[in-house]
Amino acid sequence: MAIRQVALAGLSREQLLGMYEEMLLIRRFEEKAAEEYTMGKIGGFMHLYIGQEALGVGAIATLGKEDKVISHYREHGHAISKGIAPRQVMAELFGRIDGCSKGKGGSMHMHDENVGLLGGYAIVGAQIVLACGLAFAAKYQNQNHLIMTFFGDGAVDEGAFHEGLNLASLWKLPVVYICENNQYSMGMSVEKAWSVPDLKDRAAAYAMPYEKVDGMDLIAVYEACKRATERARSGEGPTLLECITYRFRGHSMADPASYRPRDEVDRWRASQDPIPLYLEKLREAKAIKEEEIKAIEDRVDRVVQDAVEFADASPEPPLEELYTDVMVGDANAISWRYPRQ
Ligand SMILES: Cc1ncc(C[n+]2csc(CCOP(=O)(O)OP(=O)(O)O)c2C)c(N)n1
Repeated sequence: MAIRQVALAGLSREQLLGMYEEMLLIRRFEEKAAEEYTMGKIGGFMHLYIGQEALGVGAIATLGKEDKVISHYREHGHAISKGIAPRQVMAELFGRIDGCSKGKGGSMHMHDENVGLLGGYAIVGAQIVLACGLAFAAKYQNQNHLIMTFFGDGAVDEGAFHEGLNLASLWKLPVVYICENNQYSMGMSVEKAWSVPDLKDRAAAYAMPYEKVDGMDLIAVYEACKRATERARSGEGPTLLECITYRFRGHSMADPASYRPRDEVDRWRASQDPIPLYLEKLREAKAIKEEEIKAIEDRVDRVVQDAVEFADASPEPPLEELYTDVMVGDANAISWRYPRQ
């Protein structure tokens, strides 16, 4: 097959293939994490991003290193896309000291300010107002970065959403708001939860530009995010993007997802999986060779295997770590309740 130097969305072939590799890496990484969870290597809650990969990858590809991402608890994909090494993400899931949050955050609290991933947040919608504060600081201090924040359809009904959008719009803050509308918040469908079925009406209430995007289409996500980041960079303020997507697994590892009709899940998996859809696009554009696909798969498998081996070999955090990175006025004040051993 003759390979064309196509430029989908103005991206080079190298960038296009890089995004394919990143989506596949996130998919395989999480499939492996699910296995390790089932074997008891990972504790606590774990929410998988499987099905939503085009979103994190397409959106974060529009950011520079200096830009910040702040996310929800379904953030393994965002962490990898923003540049945290898969080894460190896996070690964090394993609760080990070499994890990006020293093993103390786990699945829901990935963090590395060196790459600009300012956390996953378990409180639904909390990151929306934090993004607003970060964007205010960026503007006030004349820093040249923007903030991108991800949240689910469930977060739209939180007070934080309204407070955040109001201030960001009023002060024209450099934020990109990305609603990952996977159509369910835990077991609650958007139809049952949203009194206003169209999210654009809520954006209009805060005079905010809005776009609805096919969240399973990597290129569509990339292009919409490009427009939104350009607006933010040029001082025109925030944008709300609603990306329609679907999570292929339950809400968390503990959820059998019996509230969703089987045929609905099957339909999305069979016809809307963002990874084969994107690969098809690359093939149609003659942008990828068959041997490149195989090489990417092999590379991804090696990275995931390495991540597990690295996490397995990393020690658990020592007991003293319980007292570091914790916001307490006086560590001694709590030590009577939790005596050091
Ligand atoms: C303020 C708050 N209320 C309730 C919860 C419990 N809770 C955890 S996840 C979740 C559903 C959120 O759904 P959505 O925002 O659509 O994200 P998704 O899980 O679908 O990606 C709820 C209600 C919480 N963590 N925080």
